[in-house]
Amino acid sequence: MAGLFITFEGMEGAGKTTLIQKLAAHFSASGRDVLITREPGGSGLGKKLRTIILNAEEKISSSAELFLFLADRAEHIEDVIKPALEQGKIVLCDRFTDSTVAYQGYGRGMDRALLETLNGVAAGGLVPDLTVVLDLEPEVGLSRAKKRNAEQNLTVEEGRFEAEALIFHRKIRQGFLEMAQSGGRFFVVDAMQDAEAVFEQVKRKIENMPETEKQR
Ligand code: T5A
Repeated sequence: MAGLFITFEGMEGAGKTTLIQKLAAHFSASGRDVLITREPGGSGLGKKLRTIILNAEEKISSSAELFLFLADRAEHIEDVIKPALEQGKIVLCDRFTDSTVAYQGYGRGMDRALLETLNGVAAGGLVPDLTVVLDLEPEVGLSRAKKRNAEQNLTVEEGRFEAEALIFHRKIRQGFLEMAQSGGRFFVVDAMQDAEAVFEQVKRKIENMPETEKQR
């Protein structure tokens, strides 16, 4: 069976993890082989890189941060995503190349054309079949994430980007929406809706994707 590569993008606390879990349960129940993965941290090397990247106490330059994300991606593609797609799995990936353009490009102000080029190298030219952008007010996402972190006693390692000023998060949101205007693989969903409504909308979108897009 052909693999399907779906990425999930959006602000902190937009509900990506929640949505991915619901989709995985649904498609597994209907007999598809599903892999849940994420960036940063989807491979063995990536897990180590994740603790370095997200550690808010470790000050790193924007360029160093970028190359850590790209190293994470290159390993993730080779070690996890490509093999899963070759096995015909549905790969549900929490963040991918568009996060680099949104956070390092729109957020940190790095050159976006350069980021696209570097993304192409790190991803080995692999482009998602579908990219779901969960859109919501940054204030709402940040307060959801903060509440979740408190409930789950998450450590400061989770905090580098959540600690950024609101203006940073507004730029990120604008970045995702501008990228999505190109249409194509992008599907923007109002993430202010309840989690069930978001799930139903995305599930329908995936089920209605043309068979040709499901072939790899
Ligand atoms: N980054 C990443 C870059 O800068 N460049 C890159 O190239 C890449 C790949 C990763 C950080 O790295 C940056 C971006 C990020 O800042 P992370 O720890 O992986 O950080 O965290 P995020 O991807 O930001 O995801 P979060 O875990 O913060 O949020 P989610 O997964 O979007 O949200 P989720 O599902 O955990 O939900 C948050 C809370 O809200 C509730 C949930 O129950 C949970 O408590 N919730 C809802 N509540 C109301 N209505 C809904 N519809 C809800 N959906 C979920």
